[in-house]
Amino acid sequence: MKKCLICKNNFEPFISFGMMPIANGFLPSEKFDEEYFFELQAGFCSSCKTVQLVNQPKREMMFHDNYAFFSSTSKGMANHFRLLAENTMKKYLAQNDNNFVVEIGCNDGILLKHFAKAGINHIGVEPSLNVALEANKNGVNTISEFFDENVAKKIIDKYGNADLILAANVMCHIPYIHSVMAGIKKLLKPKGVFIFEDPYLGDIVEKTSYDQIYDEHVFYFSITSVNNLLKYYDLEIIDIFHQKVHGGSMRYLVSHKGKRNISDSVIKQIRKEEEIGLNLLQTYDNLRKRIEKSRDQLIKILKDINEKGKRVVGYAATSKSTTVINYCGINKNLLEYICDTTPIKQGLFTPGAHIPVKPYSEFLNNYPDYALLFAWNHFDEIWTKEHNYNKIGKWVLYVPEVKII
Ligand code: DWN
Ligand code: SAH
Repeated sequence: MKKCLICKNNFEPFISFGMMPIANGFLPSEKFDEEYFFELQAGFCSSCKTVQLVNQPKREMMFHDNYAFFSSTSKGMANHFRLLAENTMKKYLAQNDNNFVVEIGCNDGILLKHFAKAGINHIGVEPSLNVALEANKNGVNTISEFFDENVAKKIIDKYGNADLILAANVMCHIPYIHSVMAGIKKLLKPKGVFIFEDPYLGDIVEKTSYDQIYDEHVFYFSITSVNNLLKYYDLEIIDIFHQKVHGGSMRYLVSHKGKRNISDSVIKQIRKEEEIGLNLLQTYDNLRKRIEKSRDQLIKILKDINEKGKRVVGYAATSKSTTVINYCGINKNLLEYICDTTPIKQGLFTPGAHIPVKPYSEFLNNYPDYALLFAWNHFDEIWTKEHNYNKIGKWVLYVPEVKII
């Protein structure tokens, strides 16, 4: 029995992935003995309909001055956030110099740099110092702290209230969500808009994308569960926009209650969530069965390739890959190495299974027979980039189903 982080009612896990390391905890061989593990389990709260982790490591173990994920490693995401900046500037900021924009979890400034370039007053709250410093290089002002109610108060005292609060792929990372929401409630101007997006539960269920489940992702939101959270703060969803990024995400536009019109699409999607069973425990029992099947199929394919004496390497050492590798039992015999474009991951080993992470050039200079695509969410970008490899090699995919193409 665990207490729901949103409504405090009891809930049970529907799946355990076993003992898991820190998803972005890439490490040198000297540190293998000290590696930290916790039991990765997800559960569904039948009261407020929120899917969430049961246990989560301390935040400082995940977000620190050597955080391995830099948002700008994907061109597709850079484009996605440029469009978001352009649209919101036009739609939600007044044509004067008094605007103030706050971003929670700005990482390397991939989104906020567009506001900075336009000369708009802004601040990014980013606890992982190394990525926050990268944001500074991109012209973005940052505070390197974990956003919560206290940080919100400090921002109000120093800069005033915000016209626009942004949060991409970060609300789902924060277990002390009530403190964060209390901060947002205070920080947002009466007519202000809070825009956030996160991987969407409907997509995770539909695509069996269980690799979205790892330490950093404590919540797997639906419109219904977000609505239940916002009710505590007299905030409401005024519009939603489904996004293709990160395997299917939902963008939520939120305002103080009664301040703006609510789009029909919100009501429609809430009904759709009921129809597809997102509010039923049975859905998650079924999801667990599909996850187990996916695991068995993936390991079988890798073993078959191995028996034929063919080479297979991993493509992109994503956070998500940590769940897949450790849950499926993928080891160095089955996967030669993983190539990745992020310099600070290269030369290290993957969390848990300790598979070497090598520079992208390793892949380019000696194509394998098969590449296991851990960054399946960037499929279009990678497929286009790898047109030469596509003529010779094959891809192993596991979302939405295990297959070779
Ligand atoms: O929620 C989160 C999302 C936004 O980003 C964070 N908790 C952590 C992170 O998740 P991820 O690591 O699964 O993100 P990506 O964007 O799926 O993967 C990024 C990794 O993939 C980087 O290490 C770079 C690598 N990559 C690559 O090697 N070649 C990415 C692309 C597009 C490539 O072509
Ligand atoms: N917004 C970026 C980064 C997402 S990764 C994008 O969409 O690509 C999640 C980020 O949230 C990390 O950079 C992490 O350091 C940050 N983070 C985690 N907890 C936070 C908190 N309480 N307040 C602000 N940022 C936080």
